[in-house]
Amino acid sequence: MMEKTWRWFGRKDKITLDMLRQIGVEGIVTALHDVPNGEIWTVEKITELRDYIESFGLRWSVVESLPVCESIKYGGPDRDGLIEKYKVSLANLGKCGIHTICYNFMPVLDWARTDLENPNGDGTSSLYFNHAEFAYFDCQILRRTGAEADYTAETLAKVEEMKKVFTPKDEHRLVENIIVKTQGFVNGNIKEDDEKPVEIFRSLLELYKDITPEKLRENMKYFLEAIMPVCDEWDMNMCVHPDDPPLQILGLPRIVTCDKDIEWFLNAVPNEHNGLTFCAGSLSAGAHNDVPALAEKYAKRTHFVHLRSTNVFPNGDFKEASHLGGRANIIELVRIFQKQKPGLPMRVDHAPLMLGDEKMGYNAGYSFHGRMLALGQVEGVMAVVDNELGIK
Ligand code: DNO
Repeated sequence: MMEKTWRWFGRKDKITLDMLRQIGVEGIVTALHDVPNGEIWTVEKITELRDYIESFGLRWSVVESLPVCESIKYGGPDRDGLIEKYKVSLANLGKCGIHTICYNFMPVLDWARTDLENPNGDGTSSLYFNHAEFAYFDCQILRRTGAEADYTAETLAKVEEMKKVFTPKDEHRLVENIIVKTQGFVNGNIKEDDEKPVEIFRSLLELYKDITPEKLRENMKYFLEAIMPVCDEWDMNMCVHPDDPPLQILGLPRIVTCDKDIEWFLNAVPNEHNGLTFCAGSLSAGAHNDVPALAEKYAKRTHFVHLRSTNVFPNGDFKEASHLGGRANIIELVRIFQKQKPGLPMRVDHAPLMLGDEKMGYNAGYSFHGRMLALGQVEGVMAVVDNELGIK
């Protein structure tokens, strides 16, 4: 089977390792969340967390994420120093026996949703991306220069309607959802207690005003080439997470969104340690992506898999789907990965809030009951696929 892993946010996570071993989790996906971005992950700190995980009979399978600082992305004056530190952290992880590293190269915003509790009609709720609300945030709250040019007349008409009814509370909710609640816990740029998130966000966008997609690609290549010798020495599998959603947003360059993008960064640094986190959910949120076709094409360079799915609507909205539904086609994906690269670590992702999850204050997308149900569903799929393939 693929390795059943679970994203765990460290000792502060309300979902404990004891709970996880009881539901069949094998590997843990986590990070040193208390180390500020850009600082070295020491052998002591890594060993301490690894040993704690192992004391539950589990293993630390994947790092998600070893964050790449903004300055490495936009090519700031301190980037070489930061890359050196990144290399030390990588070598330290390798020395401690942890070899798979998920990271992203998304400028400013790690992932974006407008609604964290969109009702499903059966008492559960899921994450939702409302394109018009996102446009409202961009044009009315952020007031980004030239933002209107990025939206259709139809979307802008919806923004006009919203302007008539939106209260400060609605605006606050959008800010919270788009740049606060979805960011802090993934070591993003904005933390829950930041007082002026919109202003911080504006100054971050400013850093990218001259960064074209070509420039960002150049910077990604520079970063990857610099770290490959350490990856070769310690057998470190770097796997970039696709942009979520895989679309151009807020005037930022986004370079991991589609087949051509993936092909570009894999070929730019043709080393098997330069690989992909196949996030089926993120890729599925772009109507341009045929997710099973991408899996077929890139399985060999995939080191880690996020299994989730979305439904995309004609107006550009999308919503997280059941792990057995939506446009990602998880059944087919498991078949492809098991045939081409058996035993890859996979985790379920972004499951609904259900059966009291909503009262627990979990990180957005990371419910307990919802993810447990999803893991059960995916485990069933994996068992059937292994049976089909004659894997014992
Ligand atoms: C959100 C996650 C992302 C992901 C990072 C990887 O739920 O998929 O935050 O962990 O982008 O660097």
